[in-house]
Amino acid sequence: MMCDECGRHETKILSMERNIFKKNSDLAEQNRLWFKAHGIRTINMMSSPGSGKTTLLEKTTRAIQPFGKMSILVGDVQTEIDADRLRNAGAKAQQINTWNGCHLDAAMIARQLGNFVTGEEDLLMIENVGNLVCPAAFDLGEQYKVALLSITEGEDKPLKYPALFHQVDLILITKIDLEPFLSWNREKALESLRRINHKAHVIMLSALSGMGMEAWVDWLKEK
Ligand SMILES: Nc1nc2c(ncn2[C@@H]2O[C@H](COP(=O)(O)OP(=O)(O)OP(=O)(O)O)[C@@H](O)[C@H]2O)c(=O)[nH]1
Ligand SMILES: [Mg+2]
Repeated sequence: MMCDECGRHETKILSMERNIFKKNSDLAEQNRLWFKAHGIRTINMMSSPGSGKTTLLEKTTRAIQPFGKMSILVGDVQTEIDADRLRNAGAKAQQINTWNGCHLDAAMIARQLGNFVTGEEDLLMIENVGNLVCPAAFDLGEQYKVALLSITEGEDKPLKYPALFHQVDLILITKIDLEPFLSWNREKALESLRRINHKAHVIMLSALSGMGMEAWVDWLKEK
């Protein structure tokens, strides 16, 4: 039986959580309106750490240049490493450090609107903090969500982290160049993905070899 004290404590935590999510979704809606008013397509890229988000964005920078103006917001707990990499690749990129935070939130994005994100962009890419749990719970006001799943992570990740994989519009299976060297099972991975999300488009690619990059850029151009 729960004591009155514990019950009150739990109710207070639940109500604080509800407030945090409500505040975030209100701000995300404002961000979405801002993007719409400025004609900017916005994509939230989510995955576990090291699945290849920044590498893909480095390659995307060059590929997308002839078709429109792109800016990138990149989230990490600490360091400017990813933003530096992206700037070296020719992108307009801004780092957001979350310190101990495990995800970006709508307020962090809102602070960039009218500042780093000028409103002249055609496309805003947001690289979320590498994490398969927290980013799934925080709407940023984006139009599309993309998940990356690298083949080095194993086929079971969509089953273990369904909330993230369930809500995305596109799933990129990355590092496909490593397929000959791993015991990764393509059919099993696709089956895991389909059980969690049968609607999302799936593209297999390698940012290193270039395989599948055309399909990814075509998807971006379509959006
Ligand atoms: N073989 C291979 N390696 C890749 C590919 N894409 C990325 N990598 C390597 O994977 C490692 C991590 O790549 P990042 O692009 O930094 O991954 P990330 O998702 O941005 O990582 P975090 O920002 O820390 O979450 C690097 O050593 C990359 O060179 C790929 O297509 N093939
Ligand atoms: Mg990165």
